[in-house]
Amino acid sequence: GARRFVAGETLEEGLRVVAALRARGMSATLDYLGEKVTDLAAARQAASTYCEMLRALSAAGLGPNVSLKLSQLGLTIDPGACLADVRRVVEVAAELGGFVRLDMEESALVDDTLTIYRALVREFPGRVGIVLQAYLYRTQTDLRGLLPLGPNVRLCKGAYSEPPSVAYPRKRDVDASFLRLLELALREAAFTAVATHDERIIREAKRMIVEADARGRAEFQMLFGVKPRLQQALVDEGWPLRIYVPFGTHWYPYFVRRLAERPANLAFVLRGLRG
Ligand code: FMN
Repeated sequence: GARRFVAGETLEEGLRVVAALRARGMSATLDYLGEKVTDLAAARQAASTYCEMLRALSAAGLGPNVSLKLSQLGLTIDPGACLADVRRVVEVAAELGGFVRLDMEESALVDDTLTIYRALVREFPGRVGIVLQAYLYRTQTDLRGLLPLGPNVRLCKGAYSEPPSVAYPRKRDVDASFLRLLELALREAAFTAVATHDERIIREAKRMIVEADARGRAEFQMLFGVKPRLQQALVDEGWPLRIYVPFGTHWYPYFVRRLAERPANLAFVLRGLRG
């Protein structure tokens, strides 16, 4: 089952999937699978891999666009060193006219992730983006705080197991939060990526994008292998869609998160498995 959600183990396989998606009218963001590192050498290695991915995408005539987790670049060991490493990646992206998305992880890492985003977006405007999670109570405030920077925001529900003290436990509250955040982002953010496979939210989002006249500064994003028919249907309707494409050998935590971190995800993964 896991293979269904990853492009393969090597960069070459990742590039092949990105090229195939492009042929079907979809763009991509490439993710090198990995989670929290425990030494800075591993973090440095991950940063170098991301630089190599950007260069390879560019050389292949594919959009140099990657998504990364700051914990994989040492955020929990040394935030200063992490900033230096991710800065190196964003510098390469800027040089190539590409883009780096900072994925959002568990709630304990949100402050440090936002701090690093703020530093980078000032230095490399238009080359780096952030993720905001609708399940967190704090996100409305976080979004408002980012708006003066002209942020590029990927909005998602949130995939980690969080206590009710920090995140809405119920799906309907997460959904309502998502739509409130989306409305604000579409109106005020520089760019908004709507990252969900939830057909009700997608339907609302289409209406809101048209209403906000935001077609040129918004896109849908979905995970590789999840609801492929829905993906193709969106593209066939003319909506911009970017697929999050993970590759690498370290797929297990990614797969488990897709399956189990939120009970609500189980149904969507099972539907995805059925295709
Ligand atoms: N969840 C996170 O917690 N952090 C992320 O950075 C993140 N990136 C995502 C990127 C894409 C393109 C998509 C589609 C989802 C992402 N997610 C992320 C997962 C969502 O939070 C959520 O768990 C998943 O999409 C299932 O919910 P759905 O019903 O909205 O599709």
